[in-house]
Amino acid sequence: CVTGPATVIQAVAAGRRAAQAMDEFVREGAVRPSHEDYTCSRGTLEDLPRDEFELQPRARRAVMPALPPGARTDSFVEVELGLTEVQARAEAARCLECGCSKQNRCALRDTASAHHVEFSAPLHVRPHTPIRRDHPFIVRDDNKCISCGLCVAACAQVEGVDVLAYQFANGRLTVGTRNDQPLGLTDCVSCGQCVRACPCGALDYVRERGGVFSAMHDPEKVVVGFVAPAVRSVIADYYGLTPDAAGAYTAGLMRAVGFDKVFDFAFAADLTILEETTEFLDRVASGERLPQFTSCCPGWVNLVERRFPELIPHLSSCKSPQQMMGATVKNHFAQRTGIPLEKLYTVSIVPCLAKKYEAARPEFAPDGVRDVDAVLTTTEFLEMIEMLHLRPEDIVPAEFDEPYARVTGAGVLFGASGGVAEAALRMAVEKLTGAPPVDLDVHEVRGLAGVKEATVTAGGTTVRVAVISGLNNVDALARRIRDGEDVGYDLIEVMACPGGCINGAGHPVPQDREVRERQQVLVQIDRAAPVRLSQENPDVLRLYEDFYGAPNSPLAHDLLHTTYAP
Ligand code: HC1
Ligand code: SF4
Repeated sequence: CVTGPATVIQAVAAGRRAAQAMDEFVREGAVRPSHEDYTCSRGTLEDLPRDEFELQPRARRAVMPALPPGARTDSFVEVELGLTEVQARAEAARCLECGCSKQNRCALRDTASAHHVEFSAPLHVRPHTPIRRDHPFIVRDDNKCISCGLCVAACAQVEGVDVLAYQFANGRLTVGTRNDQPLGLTDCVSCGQCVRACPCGALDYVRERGGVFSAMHDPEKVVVGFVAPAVRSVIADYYGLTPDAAGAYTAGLMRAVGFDKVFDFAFAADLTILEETTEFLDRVASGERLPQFTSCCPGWVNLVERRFPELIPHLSSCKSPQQMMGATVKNHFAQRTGIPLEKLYTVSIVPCLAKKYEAARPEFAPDGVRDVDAVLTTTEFLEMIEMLHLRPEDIVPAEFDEPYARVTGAGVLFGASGGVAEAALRMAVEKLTGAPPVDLDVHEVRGLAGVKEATVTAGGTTVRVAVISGLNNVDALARRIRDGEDVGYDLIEVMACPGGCINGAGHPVPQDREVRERQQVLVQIDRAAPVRLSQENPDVLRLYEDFYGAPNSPLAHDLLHTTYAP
């Protein structure tokens, strides 16, 4: 079965079941119908003392510098920004009183309002069950679960991982893991699509904003932020920008939030292409370990390790761009600037929840020093902007910093399904023929289809490429390769999220149309880019000259490649 973004939309449409669940709640007496808009048991926002609420923005700014250095928390308002309890309560009253991340974008609240329903005591009617923190960063709160099944559908039908299932416990239907193991011990690949599908915050993820704010307010720390290729497509949509303005505006936002240095890790995507295409052409020459799978999507790497360990030799040994960027900053940048490692704090801004998992892997923390100290989703980054009350007129578009300021169109394309393959083909053709392709666009691998393919012949060599997004679409192919069948491909790009990172679970939830627009933003940035070939990125070439030597050199292998654990 081939799934794509349409399946996600269909799954979301199945949220009508949430409305049915709401009707059941009404019958149970858990909620009572009202002809007014939804209110929580603490009353409406209007019931709160006005001056307490009005104080909040100023209070936020005032308390930030008082945060103790090194303070970390994943809780929302109180500890993170040092708000008083009264202010925190005022904040919580804006939503379902859950204090969850959905806040004013809560589908459950919208459904409740549409049905003229008012919770009388939403969190106290049913026996309280403890919040489950049995995964490194996914948190499950059954008390909020409305048994809509969207998470189960996302895990089974979009990702094919299928570790979630309905359970009947304590007299009510809820969601658990299929074998009742802790989520972190199942085959969960940490893609986060279940969290994205959840309409009411019963599934949520650990925020790392608190640690980032703390580092920013520690005068000893140099906080370096780097942003993933796909994020600019959401920023463009969110702020109504043209594609050509999205990069500079993103850099301006990062500076306004408080990063000391801002980099674009489309730069590291270019670096990945030099490493990965060199590795690929070596395999083509030797005929070994083909087809080569891309390894930049951590959800896909997790799936290989858990379900298809026999395919590990087929994975590229390249770290993902996120980890290449972190390793380059913690080694080359630290050396060049003389900043001691204990003072250098690196933060990535990404569309993806699995990137949190990836950054925390012990193999990416040599001598206990993480290459990437904290990972913010696009949503978390937007939340930080909101918390700081940064208005569009406060933002001054900016350049990304040296020495990694320049990125290519090929690197930006990474953010949509097919982008890694397209960038790699642009370099492979040049290496095989001595000249880059006349037409750089590889239209066959673009778009949101779950499975795409292209064949390119250059210098007497034919390269057959498959591009797959949505892990459910890779299952059959992976089984065939595992069983020794020649599937006819040399290079296979796999991205866990349907359509690629533009549709990652760490972005605000898009409509189908928005996913297409995000893809077009990246295509237009590539089309207008002064440099469209990763192998021509002048800053990447200088980095090799000054530091790494050459693609796949011993130092590059040490810092930019990895191994996988079956
Ligand atoms: Fe992606 Fe990648 S493209 S995996 O989708 O290779 O998350 O944007 O950051 O690392 O560059 C995500 C995006 C991202 C990596 C790059
Ligand atoms: Fe399934 Fe992905 Fe959720 Fe894990 S994170 S339970 S793999 S949907």
